[in-house]
Amino acid sequence: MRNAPTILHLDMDAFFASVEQASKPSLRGKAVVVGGLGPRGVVATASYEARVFGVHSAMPTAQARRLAPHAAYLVPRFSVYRSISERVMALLRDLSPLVEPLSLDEAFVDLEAGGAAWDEESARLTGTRLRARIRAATGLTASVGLAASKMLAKIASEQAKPDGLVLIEPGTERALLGPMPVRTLPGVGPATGDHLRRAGITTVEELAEAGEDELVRLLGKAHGHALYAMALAHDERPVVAEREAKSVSVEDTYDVDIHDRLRVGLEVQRLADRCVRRLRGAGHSGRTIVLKVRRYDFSTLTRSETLRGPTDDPAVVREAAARLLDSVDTTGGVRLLGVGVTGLADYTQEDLFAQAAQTAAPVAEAPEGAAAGTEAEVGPGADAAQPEPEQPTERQWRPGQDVRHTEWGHGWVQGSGLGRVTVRFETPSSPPGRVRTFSGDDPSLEPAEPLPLVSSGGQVSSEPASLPKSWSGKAGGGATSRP
Ligand code: DCP
Ligand code: MG
Repeated sequence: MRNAPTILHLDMDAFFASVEQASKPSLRGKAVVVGGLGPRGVVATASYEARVFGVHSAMPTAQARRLAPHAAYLVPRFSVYRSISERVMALLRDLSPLVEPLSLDEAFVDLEAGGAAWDEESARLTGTRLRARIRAATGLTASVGLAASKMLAKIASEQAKPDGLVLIEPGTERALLGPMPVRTLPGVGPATGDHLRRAGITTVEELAEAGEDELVRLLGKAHGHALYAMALAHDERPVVAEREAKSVSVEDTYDVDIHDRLRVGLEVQRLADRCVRRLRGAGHSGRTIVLKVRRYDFSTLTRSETLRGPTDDPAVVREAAARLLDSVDTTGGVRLLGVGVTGLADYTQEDLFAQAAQTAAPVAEAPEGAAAGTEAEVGPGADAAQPEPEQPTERQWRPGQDVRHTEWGHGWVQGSGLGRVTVRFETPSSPPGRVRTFSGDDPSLEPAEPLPLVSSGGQVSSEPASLPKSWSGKAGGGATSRP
């Protein structure tokens, strides 16, 4: 392990919600929840003001509404998040060729590789400047962790949240990790956490004390060994810029075509489990689940779904594969089935996905690359109860959506129902705007493209969306939208 804190972990604060607050001045300082808004919708994220009420990612939106009834509930606008993400990642690449994105709002950077930092002082300075640059370029706040390893850098950025920077001095890692819960370590999800708790191990210190043999006995060779190293703060994982397009997949060809849909489903589940065993065996997790089906006539289809972050949870892979199978017609019979995972990482977010799986709706990012489907199908905004209108004339107004009125200009849908739509007219650079109500089919109102958060000169258009750490918490009196 290097002896300078030159691995940087960056994570944007309440990313989707902060973007919405920056776009919609009336929501700044208010409780904002972004996610699926139908009966089965799941929270993608909540502003820090909404978190005070216990709202968090992957929680069913219905539950969030009970906890924070006055919050603004908005659908995600992925295209905006993606373009901001690209700007942030570009700023990271200015620092080093070794940038490893983990999701839209999160990445590791090896500062030493780029010559941007070599010791504590230069690392801290680089981190501070980076935060300022991100703020200037996007109007948003980001938290930065600096440490001598990926694991500690990520723990540091978590501690820095929101809107802060934490540097872990080399040599202090073990003392810092010791009292932390085992769940702090990467790869320890609820299942492993429970397992360890039953063995009387709840803190990282207790993990280290248990010893490698005991952990291998409890968790198996690969996991036990890896966890013991993490408990000692040993983490040699390098920052990897572009992952080789690696994948893990398994497939079976059948002597006799399978016709029974139930049997096809069971085979897919079995393949998913086998695939995950291989994935875990290789010490990986992956973001994109791929299903391959060769039909009786040799026509071969692949379908894929990209999750928001990497997983190695068999239940998540099984569910994704089953969803993909739903979209394939197998009536003539099937001669080959395969399940694969691509977009490999050595890092998981299994907790998120375990929770998401329990609440039925997938927490998945919009598909990338070869992924099938559209945002509406897989994003947190997916909502079985709000199908696209059958008739193009029946326009649907979704809370948070951008609109333009011929007379009042740019605004966003605050709510709709009973043939009416309420719109708040404001832009990222305007003061909080007024609300007006229209008939849902008013011809002067049209869906519009999102506006940029920062004017092209790179000037922040107004106050930052995020809050000071000391924010005490009261209900946002802003927009409330119900389905
Ligand atoms: N996200 C999602 N579904 C989840 C978790 C997150 O769609 N189950 C989306 C919304 C988040 C973004 O990914 O804004 C980034 O995730 P983070 O875990 O970094 O959460 P936030 O950035 O929202 O908050 P924090 O300040 O804790 O990083
Ligand atoms: Mg974040």
